Amino acid sequence: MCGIVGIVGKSNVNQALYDALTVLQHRGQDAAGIVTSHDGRLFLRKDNGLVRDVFQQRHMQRLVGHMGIGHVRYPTAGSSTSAEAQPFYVNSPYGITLAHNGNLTNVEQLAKEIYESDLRHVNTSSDSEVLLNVFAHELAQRGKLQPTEEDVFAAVTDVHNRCVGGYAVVAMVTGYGIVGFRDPHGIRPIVFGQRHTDEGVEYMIASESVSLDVLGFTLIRDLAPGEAVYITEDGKLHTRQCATNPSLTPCIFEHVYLARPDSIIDGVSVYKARLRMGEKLAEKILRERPEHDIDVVIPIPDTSRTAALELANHLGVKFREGFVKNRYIGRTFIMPGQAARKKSVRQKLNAIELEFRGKNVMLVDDSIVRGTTCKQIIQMAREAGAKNVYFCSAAPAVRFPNVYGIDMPSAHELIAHNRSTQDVADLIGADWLIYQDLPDLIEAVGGGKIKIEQFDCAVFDGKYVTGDVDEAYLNKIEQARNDASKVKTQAVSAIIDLYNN
Ligand code: PIN
Repeated sequence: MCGIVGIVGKSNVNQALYDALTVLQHRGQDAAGIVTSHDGRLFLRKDNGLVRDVFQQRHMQRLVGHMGIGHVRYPTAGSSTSAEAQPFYVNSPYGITLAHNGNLTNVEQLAKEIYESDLRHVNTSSDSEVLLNVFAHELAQRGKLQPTEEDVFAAVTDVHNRCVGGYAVVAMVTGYGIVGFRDPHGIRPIVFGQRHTDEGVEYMIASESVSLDVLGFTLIRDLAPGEAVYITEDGKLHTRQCATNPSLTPCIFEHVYLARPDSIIDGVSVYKARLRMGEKLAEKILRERPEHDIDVVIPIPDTSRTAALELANHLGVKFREGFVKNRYIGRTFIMPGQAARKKSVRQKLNAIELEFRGKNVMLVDDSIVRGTTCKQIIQMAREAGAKNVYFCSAAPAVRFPNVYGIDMPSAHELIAHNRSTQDVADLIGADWLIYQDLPDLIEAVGGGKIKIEQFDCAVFDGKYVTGDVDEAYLNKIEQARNDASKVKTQAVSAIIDLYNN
């Protein structure tokens, strides 16, 4: 998962892009980049690292111009070199830069076409560079010296016809404008909004509504699946449905853990969805063990707090902060390499003994993925003197890999893959393990004021909404994703080999 932003402003947008990226930092801490456009020239700064480390005063001063795009990267698979930091650039036509959140499932096929038919060169193993080249090729096909919004929308239509997967994109056509678009299933989130200044209206496109809020923009709406928004450099906004069969099946995991709780995705408050997850869990607990002996509900900070609070409320049990988190250590989920992940749990969380000693504690986390972190946390709870340690996951068992842009481990690294709830409870050392049921999660997210019936729930049920993900594809990503080959590359590098043979 990554974070993207694009702004067409009335004065320099460098600071606003920087601020928006810091708000989206939770979506990726691996690399950051900004490109701005001024008088037909592009100014780019990108590197590995957090936003605050990548951009120094001297970089910011160079990033002049009234429009620009930015990106924070979380490596989906493959390498994490700074050469693969985004935005990417192609010189023809017009000079196009692009930032992308998601993953293309037919990237091998596309990379082959780009090379063999479109006569274009892709220099990295990033699917985002492939996507950029497809878009650039399709825009060039219009053969115009000056592209109109019709040309831009036609190019997006062609991108939809060629690309499969989850993608939310911002692309800047130098000297003309910024286009944002979303895949025809609406898997990854993307919104746009506006703010009024003395000089006129400014527009922002971003992964999450929270970046609009923080910068004083008002949300206009989410992009619909398959839809594109094009804002010209002089501030005219156009939207168009560019897909033939769009259907909304957003990624449910955004609500479980990825998105900030103060974001609203497809009309659904992430915070409210998490509250409802807690309520549903309480109902399940009361169904399974009406006579439960839970003394205290303790969240594992931070994401699970919202669900745990409501769970405790509905059980009528005390909610207590039993773990204190060191805020200055990165998120466990983000760290590449198993060894680093293991090491950081102790550094990151510390138990307040008096909340554990002699009690039956119900720990709550947003999800169990590898199970390594929760195993250590359960151990910590025991060492702090808990009598019984129960564990609740606000999400169902994660049993399948994600192929639409979340850096999930491969199937065999998922603790629940091919295992029962009892197996997982034994492995993590919990006296009782409760997973959210999938229909309850769907109801928690899609059953609020805004109804959404279909989600991409592939990590829970193995059903991939794009219909092209088979055993062979999953085996290939398994290969690419195991920790050992993490530093190597993903599917595209196979294609680069193909060129060389
Ligand atoms: C943590 C979010 N969340 C915690 C990510 C760990 C699974 N893990 C997924 C739980 S935070 S594991 O609140 O955003 O910091 O037990 O499967 O290893």
